[in-house]
Amino acid sequence: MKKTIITMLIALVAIVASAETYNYLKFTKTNGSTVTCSVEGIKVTYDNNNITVTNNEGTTTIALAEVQDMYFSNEAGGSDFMRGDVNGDGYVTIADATKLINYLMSGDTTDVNLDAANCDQEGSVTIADVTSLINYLMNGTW
Ligand SMILES: [Ca+2]
Ligand SMILES: [Ca+2]
Repeated sequence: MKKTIITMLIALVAIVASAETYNYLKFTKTNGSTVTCSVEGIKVTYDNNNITVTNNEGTTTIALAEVQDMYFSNEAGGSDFMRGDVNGDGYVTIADATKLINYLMSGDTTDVNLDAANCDQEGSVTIADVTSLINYLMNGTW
């Protein structure tokens, strides 16, 4: 049943994509990173709990369990940053909260990933993102 729904969903988004001529199919993974696939020559298949995207650039396979969101976009940005990993070391820790607060107070963008720093994924990078990041550190969910 789940497989049928997903197959239908993939068919549906393919129709929407061709109608709207988006440039990219993007996936948001549960770890907060983003996978961006060009729609040039794209073919999306689903098998063994994996979504496989084949396009002119090659093949990308993503485990369904890791997919939080799947959508079309015209923006290539947001490639492979981890939400909350402000300092870009691959982990979301209190050091990222410190880095974020330092950035907000000083405006110093050295080693600051502003995409990852927008923790609430709304608007720009503000004190609300610090709150969002600290809540994540305490609760383990965004
Ligand atoms: Ca980090
Ligand atoms: Ca924000």
